[in-house]
Amino acid sequence: MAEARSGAALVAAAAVVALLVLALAPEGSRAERFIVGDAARWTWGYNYTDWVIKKGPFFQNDTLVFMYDPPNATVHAHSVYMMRNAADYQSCNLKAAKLVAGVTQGAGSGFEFVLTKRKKHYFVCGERGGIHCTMGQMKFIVKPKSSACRDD
Ligand SMILES: *[C@@H]1O[C@H](CO)[C@@H](O)[C@H](O)[C@H]1NC(C)=O
Ligand SMILES: *[C@@H]1O[C@H](CO)[C@@H](O)[C@H](O)[C@H]1NC(C)=O
Ligand SMILES: *[C@@H]1O[C@H](CO)[C@@H](O)[C@H](O)[C@H]1NC(C)=O
Ligand SMILES: [Cu+2]
Repeated sequence: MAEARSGAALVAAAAVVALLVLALAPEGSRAERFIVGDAARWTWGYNYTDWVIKKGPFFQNDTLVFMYDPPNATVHAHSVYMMRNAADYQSCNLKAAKLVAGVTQGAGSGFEFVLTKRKKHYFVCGERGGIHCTMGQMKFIVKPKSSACRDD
């Protein structure tokens, strides 16, 4: 009887430890990884604004993966820039934009961008003087939420 009781106590103690480990696990460990555009990847003419609406919300420390082939005779170049503000984003004005990934960096397993900051990220493709951004719809805004709010 005593043995059965201590056995039950051990099981209960193990359950408490397991719960504590779950509770104390860093929130970042549940971060997700997203291929931007999914099967379409990072390319001309795909509606990334729509993609963000369907995939969101995004949380702090989630990873965005930009996949695009390096340019050659048949493949057009793409890149990733971050705009400074909403006005530049709206008009696709690249003058003050920050280069995030060059034309060859989307190759292979792609370019990974971790959303470490809970700010608005204005991503665009910077090719053809902004035409990929204006005509090609290669632009989207992501504002990660606090990962404490993740409800899965
Ligand atoms: C995000 O990741 C960094 C680096 O791994 C970590 O220090 C930070 O606590 C994480 N933040 C959240 C909210 O998960
Ligand atoms: C892209 O998707 C957004 C959100 O669904 C929509 O508002 C917008 O009109 C779409 N753009 C085009 C060019 O279809
Ligand atoms: C250009 O790149 C694509 C994708 O990487 C590849 O499939 C294609 O064979 C390449 N074409 C030439 C002409 O090198
Ligand atoms: Cu492009």
